[in-house]
Amino acid sequence: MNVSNETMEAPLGEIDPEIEKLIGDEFNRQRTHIELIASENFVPRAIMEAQGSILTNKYAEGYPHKKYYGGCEFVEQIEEIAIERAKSLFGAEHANVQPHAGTTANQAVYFAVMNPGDTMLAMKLDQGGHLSHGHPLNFTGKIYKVASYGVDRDTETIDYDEVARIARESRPKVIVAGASAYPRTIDFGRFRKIADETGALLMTDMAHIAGLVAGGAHENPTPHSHFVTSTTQKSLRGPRGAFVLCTKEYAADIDRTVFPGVQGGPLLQAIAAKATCFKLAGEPEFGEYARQVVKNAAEMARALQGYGFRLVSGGTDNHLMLVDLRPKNITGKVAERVLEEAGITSNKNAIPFDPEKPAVTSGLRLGTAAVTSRGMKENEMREIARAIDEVLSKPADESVIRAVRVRMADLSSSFPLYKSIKE
Ligand code: DSN
Repeated sequence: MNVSNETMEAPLGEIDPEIEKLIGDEFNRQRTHIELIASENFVPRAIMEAQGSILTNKYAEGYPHKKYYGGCEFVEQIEEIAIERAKSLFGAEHANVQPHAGTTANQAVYFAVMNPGDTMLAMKLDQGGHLSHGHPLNFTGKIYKVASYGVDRDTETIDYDEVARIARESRPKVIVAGASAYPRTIDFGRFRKIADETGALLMTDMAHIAGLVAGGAHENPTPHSHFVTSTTQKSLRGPRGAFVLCTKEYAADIDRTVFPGVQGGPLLQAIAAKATCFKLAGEPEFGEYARQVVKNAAEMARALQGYGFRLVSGGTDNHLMLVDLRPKNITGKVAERVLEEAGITSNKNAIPFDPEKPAVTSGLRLGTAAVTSRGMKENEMREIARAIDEVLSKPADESVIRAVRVRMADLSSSFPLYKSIKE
């Protein structure tokens, strides 16, 4: 089928107004809501430009200078720049920037060093871990034996002696450090010691905290880990995508398991956007951003505690907090819904030892990476915490929800998002 010139040149609104309208609606939602989903962020316009570029037209299976397609001279340079920037940003010996997603990055590491039936040790999903850390319905839970560690019932923090005991007992090939819902710093040195003592390799999944690491607001796991995996879209404020860092020793294994192991052609538009993301994350301004993310989380945590909310582990050291809603007699499911109606976006989340089902939960996960990208600081965190308290104290009161929604839209409009982009 020939594609006419008109089709090739026409804007989205002419070709597909239905989709264009929905993108506009979503843009409006992002502009007017307070975004507290801990894994989300707003990327700089430059990153969207790279990701929405003509690079989407190119195939480049293989690695720079060993590509299986012609015409790769420019995209190879882009990939090399992304690799070098990732290595220098995190102090890694090797980087693979091709993984499409965090789960794929993790898969590449597992496939590089484990055989089916081998044992891995990772954090329980319902206590902070991620699906790709051994959930029974994930490929990890189907292919590997999974041993897991959680948090201590009293402190709600990782009990490293307990991790060491489980590692001695289960003898895993890989120990996974890193979490999706853990509000405290992680002691990577301690994890490495446990791995060395039990003959395991350490993989750190730093997806949530990668931006804090890049900005110097969290210890860097790279010197302690055999492998580090991460997405780029969370606190690192880059495109949707992922990467793997490792020591030289494992470089060829990782490159082989990413391609052709678990992926075909890389997404060059995403790789270009990752390169720009790594460049920005290496600048001093990004360090200020990362420190403000942490300060904002601490302030929001303090304010919520002042309103009688209980925070898992008593607070936060990073960009996120887990709110135990039981003292307010409301479930995570209801809290997420009413806050959304009031213009605050968050997600329900299991708290450790949660009596509620995963689809209901007793907790709410809140993060400050996105609001900090909009320029909000401690004052705004206090204002948002007050709004959360008002809504969750009277979740059935439509007038409270309406009033908070107006306030949150006003607050959002004081911190405009993408002023240069028209709807
Ligand atoms: N689903 C992501 C999160 O929200 O934490 C992790 O991949």
